[in-house]
Amino acid sequence: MDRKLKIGITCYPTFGGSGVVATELGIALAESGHEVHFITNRLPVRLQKSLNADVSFHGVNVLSYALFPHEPYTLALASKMAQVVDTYELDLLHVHYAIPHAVSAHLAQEMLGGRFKVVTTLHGTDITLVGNDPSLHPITRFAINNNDAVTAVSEWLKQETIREFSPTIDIDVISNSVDIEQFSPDIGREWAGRHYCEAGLPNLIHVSNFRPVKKAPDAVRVFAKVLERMPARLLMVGDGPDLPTAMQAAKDLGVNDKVSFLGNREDVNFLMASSCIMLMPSQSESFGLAALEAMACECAVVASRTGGLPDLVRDGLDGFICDQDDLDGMAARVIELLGDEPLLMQMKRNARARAVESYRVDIVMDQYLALYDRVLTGKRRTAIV
Ligand code: GMT
Repeated sequence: MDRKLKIGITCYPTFGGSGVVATELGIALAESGHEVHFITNRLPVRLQKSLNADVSFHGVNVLSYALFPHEPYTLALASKMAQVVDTYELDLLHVHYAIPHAVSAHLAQEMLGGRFKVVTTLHGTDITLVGNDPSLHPITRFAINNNDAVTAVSEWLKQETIREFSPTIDIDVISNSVDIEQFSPDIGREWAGRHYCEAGLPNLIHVSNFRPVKKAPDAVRVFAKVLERMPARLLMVGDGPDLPTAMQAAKDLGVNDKVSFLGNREDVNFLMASSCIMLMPSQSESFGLAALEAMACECAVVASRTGGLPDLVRDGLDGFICDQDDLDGMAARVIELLGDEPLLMQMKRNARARAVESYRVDIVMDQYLALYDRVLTGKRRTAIV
């Protein structure tokens, strides 16, 4: 792409993976000379230090009114999108997570007579849990079919989307990316918070938003089985509905003093860099961004065989993929790794190399730029049925 683009980005600005990916893509686009406008309900977590002339933030204000049972976020977002596109003459909106962003973007496009393009990136539960709910299925399918391009973060998610929605648009697969400088084994070396690493004790780590789909309490259960055989520590990073259950599990299993529940952390990269194995016992995971970030920090990954995880984590190379809910199997793999230093070191190195060679932000950004170019030159890809 040789001309400077003006791009609007909408995402959920929280600790979730889709917001992280959207933010890092936006920052990278601005660093390579494009103008980026974030249109979100609040400032994305990782954007706070990166606002400048090329990266701006437009907050969405939603009206509360006694008559409304729910705040009209979808409509307020569409209005704000139209306003920002019109004022700054944006070329396209790239929205992350279909509900309701793809719908709002389509509305804004209609409001402005189609004078900009819309790209939607599907991330996971927008297809597998939320978008396919009967109350939202028709509007999700409508939005997918009426955007100018739709991407999925893994081949698995593309196939799920086809199975669930039979879309008329061809879906591109563009994977998630990781900032390999921020997520690097070197970053932890000078870190003041190294007190989480007890001398001589290996750290295991679990990072998630503690929704039931992440099975965070199972990470504690796997860890308790590991402790029966060898000493270690577990860092539990994040917050969400399953946090109390995970804490209770640690207490019930008598491993409380070896587990640190750290809440949502902005220094998650430091925590990963001070760990050697990431536990991801998820029930469903379209991609597994936290696993990729851990790999970039030289962590081996022990994860369940679900969604896009087996494509990201090569079983036996970057870690181990175990059957879902096979907590004994996961524990056995962790014990194997902790008991075999050369194997663990090799897997840690493989994991970092894979992140660097295949998932760097610049590699993935170039794929999005090629897609933007295709969309802006008017080529829409129709699904072959
Ligand atoms: O779809 C979700 O559950 C939310 C989303 C998020 O914002 O964290 O997670 C999904 O998108 C991430 C970024 O693409 C992926 O790494 C996660 O695997 C995916 N979560 C699920 O599929 C459960």
